[in-house]
Amino acid sequence: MSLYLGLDSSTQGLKGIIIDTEKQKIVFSEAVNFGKDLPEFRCQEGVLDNPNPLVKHSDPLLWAAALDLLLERMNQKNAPMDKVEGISGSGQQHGSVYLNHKFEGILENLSTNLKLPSQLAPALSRKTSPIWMDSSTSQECREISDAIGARLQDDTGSPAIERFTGPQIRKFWKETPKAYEETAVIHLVSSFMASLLCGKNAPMDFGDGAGMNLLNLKTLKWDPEITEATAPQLLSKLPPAVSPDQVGGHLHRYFTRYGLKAGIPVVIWSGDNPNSLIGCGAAKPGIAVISLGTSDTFFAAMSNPKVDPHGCGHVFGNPAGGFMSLICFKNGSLARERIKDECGKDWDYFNGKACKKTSPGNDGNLMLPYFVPEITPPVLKEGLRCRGTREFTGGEASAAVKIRAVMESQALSMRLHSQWIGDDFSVVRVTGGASRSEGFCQILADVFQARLEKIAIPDSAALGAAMRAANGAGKVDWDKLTEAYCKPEEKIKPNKRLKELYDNLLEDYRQFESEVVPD
Ligand code: XUL
Repeated sequence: MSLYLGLDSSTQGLKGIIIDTEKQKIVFSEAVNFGKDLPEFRCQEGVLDNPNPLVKHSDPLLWAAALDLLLERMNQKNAPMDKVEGISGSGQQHGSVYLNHKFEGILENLSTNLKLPSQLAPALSRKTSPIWMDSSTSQECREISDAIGARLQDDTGSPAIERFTGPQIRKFWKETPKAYEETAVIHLVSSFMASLLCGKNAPMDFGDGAGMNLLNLKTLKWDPEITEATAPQLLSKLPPAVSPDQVGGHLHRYFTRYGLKAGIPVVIWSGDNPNSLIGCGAAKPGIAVISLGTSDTFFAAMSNPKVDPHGCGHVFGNPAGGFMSLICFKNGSLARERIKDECGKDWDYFNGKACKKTSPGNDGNLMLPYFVPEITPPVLKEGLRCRGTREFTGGEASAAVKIRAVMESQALSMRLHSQWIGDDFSVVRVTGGASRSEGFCQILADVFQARLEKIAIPDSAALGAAMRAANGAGKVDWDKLTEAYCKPEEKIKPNKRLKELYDNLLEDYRQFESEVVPD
């Protein structure tokens, strides 16, 4: 039997999937929800309360507790833990964990009599972890940009971005220099989780490392000038950046308490979007993916790094080789849910009836639904802006019109902000919770004028991680894995007659957005 475990430590929970590469099946899956299952960490929706809406931190011990809980549940439910031959994982991107010199010793000597959080607590040099939702580092972004200039975007794939780890590290150093000095190693969520499994500091995937504003995509190494301009001696606090197909270590004996075999290979973890690229079967250029999760993301494999002239898009590494483009929209599901609630409707209405009661183009009614500070386009002051008919802008529009407006505007924003990639995607794969929305999927197909394909597994990041474990530890071929796990189960054709309507609406949307968010 060839069983591989993929874990996905996302913003709101931890998921696990075991695949059997001989039977070509998913044999087990389980999930832990941070808010529901571990309320003692006070991270409802994965985030600690903070009076400043720009600050978004989480508790790294919560992620460790979730690992204990998930593996315990899997074992109790008789998942074939003892047959697992390799593990890999996926972590929410950009989030960082700050550890002191005790970390490595604690990991090496993890005791099976205690759970992970109490053993790890003394190793934290910073109690909380800034995550990708944080937008509090505009000042640090300016400072890093001033020090490095245009080379920052050309070489790291992104201009200085608030949620990226480099500006976050700089803020930590400026605010608490002593705690920074006591920090021996700074991990991403991905390499932190991999370190727990390995019982030692695990290296970092350079593809996920590209989300830090610190890695030079031309050398695939930390850039010494940029790291030093970010914070003193930062280079010495970063784990090595390596290729994601490498085995980063072997499973620590601690995890035998959950039925796993000590010593099985742990393949380097990567970010959730790179893992999703694999799990959606889009590792080769030509297919774009729209992932509709807490944030919405648009991404695609690219052979050579190419940067977004508007500075909203990013370049990360593709775990199957080469690079990937990525654009992140923070007000994804969150905005859809807010509009649904404001309209007093349920998801059935939102996903189905609302579109049937309205028509494509929606009389030109458009919406910029920034309920939290937005990433693409960058908007620090939240707020809902509407444009269109008097009833709509005056807030008296029917629920169906508002619902179509949020979905059409989000789809147009994705089309507008993905134009820099330059590829004409005729196939778009859609994943994540909202991919179940019939109405939204048809709107996406029509706005992009592309065939939309849904893949069977909504947990594409966990699946991608399991596939990466099979490839890295078991040498199972990518094509074989993609063929077995990523077949689209449903195809939605675009309505070709709507091409002109959406081409025109895109221009209206571009105009509206540029009035609200000047360049
Ligand atoms: C990508 C990004 C988000 C996180 C959330 O740049 O910030 O998609 O990875 O999971």
